[in-house]
Amino acid sequence: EDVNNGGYDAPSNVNEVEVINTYELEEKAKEVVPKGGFDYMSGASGDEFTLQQNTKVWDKKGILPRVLADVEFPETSTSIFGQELKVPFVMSPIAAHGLAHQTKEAGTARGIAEFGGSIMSISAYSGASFSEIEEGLKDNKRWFQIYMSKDDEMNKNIIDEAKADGASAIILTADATLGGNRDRDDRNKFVYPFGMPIVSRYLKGDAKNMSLNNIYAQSKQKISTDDVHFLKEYSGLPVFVKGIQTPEDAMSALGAGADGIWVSNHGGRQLDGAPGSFEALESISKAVQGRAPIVFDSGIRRGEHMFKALASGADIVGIGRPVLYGLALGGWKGVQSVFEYFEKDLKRVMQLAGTQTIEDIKKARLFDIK
Ligand code: PYR
Repeated sequence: EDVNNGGYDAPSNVNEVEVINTYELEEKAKEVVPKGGFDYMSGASGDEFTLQQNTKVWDKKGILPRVLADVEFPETSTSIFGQELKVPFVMSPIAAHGLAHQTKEAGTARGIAEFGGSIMSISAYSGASFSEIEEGLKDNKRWFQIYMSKDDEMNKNIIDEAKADGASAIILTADATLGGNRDRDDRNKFVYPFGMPIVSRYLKGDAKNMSLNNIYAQSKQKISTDDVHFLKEYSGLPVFVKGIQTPEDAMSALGAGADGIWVSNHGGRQLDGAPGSFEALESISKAVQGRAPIVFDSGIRRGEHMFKALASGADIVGIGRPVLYGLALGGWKGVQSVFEYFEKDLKRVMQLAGTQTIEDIKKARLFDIK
């Protein structure tokens, strides 16, 4: 039992993880992560319809194998906001990595840093402080995801700290003004076993032994385009609006000055009944028309999924749960294994689809599956 972790017995081993596919990682993580934490990470809202749709809707589009394409050693490099990336995927923001592993976000950060050329999104609901995360992240690129306080002075204070930490973009998660209806957490009476140092300044309590619903209720619930203006003006950094699932909301975010659109349904954890995230992507991309980069997440489990998202208008994709499962199974080395798996899998798909570069994927034509 780890006394620093509120008696919550997260795994602590550090080892490479064999990734046959990321679905199996979930099954294996279930065996080593305490039930409350595993259900929180893997679970979603309501009937978990949207969670399931996120991985099912990939079957609505197919990839055309192209031959005689003169392709060898596909190149996955790309860039966003002037930053060079080795791969077109980044870590999506997720709260409380300490549920998966005792090293918390520092473990995830180190795995990403050792992989190199990607970006760590640091959640405002991180269980580790910025300086603890830095021990793993070591100057690697990072974005900061904010759950806002109702008090803008607190928000300024948090933004100041994120900027001092080196955040190169702010992600406003706009789809989580309260918690989705999560049966698994209710059944387990789930509370976080450790605190959240970044937002503890605006919570009554420090998040330890608090439910997500309690924490969301103390965060800002009334989010509007004014908040996009505020974050952009105060931070001077590019701002993403995350949780976009309709062209209308993409337009409203851009109108408010958003620099990036983050298409996501929060891994199916918020509004159940929402479409599988990939279903929402194409119409959003058509509305955005290249005026701002699009990050896509919710449902990426294979290289084929990355390919389909990039071919449907995403510039970058975010990976989430598979990384946490890698963290649970092998600490930072497990995280690195998951990043390496996705890189290798994407390259294989690129080769078979006859695409040499990420730009080639963006031009690739998918076909409809009825
Ligand atoms: C979630 O549990 O989905 C959060 O974003 C905290």
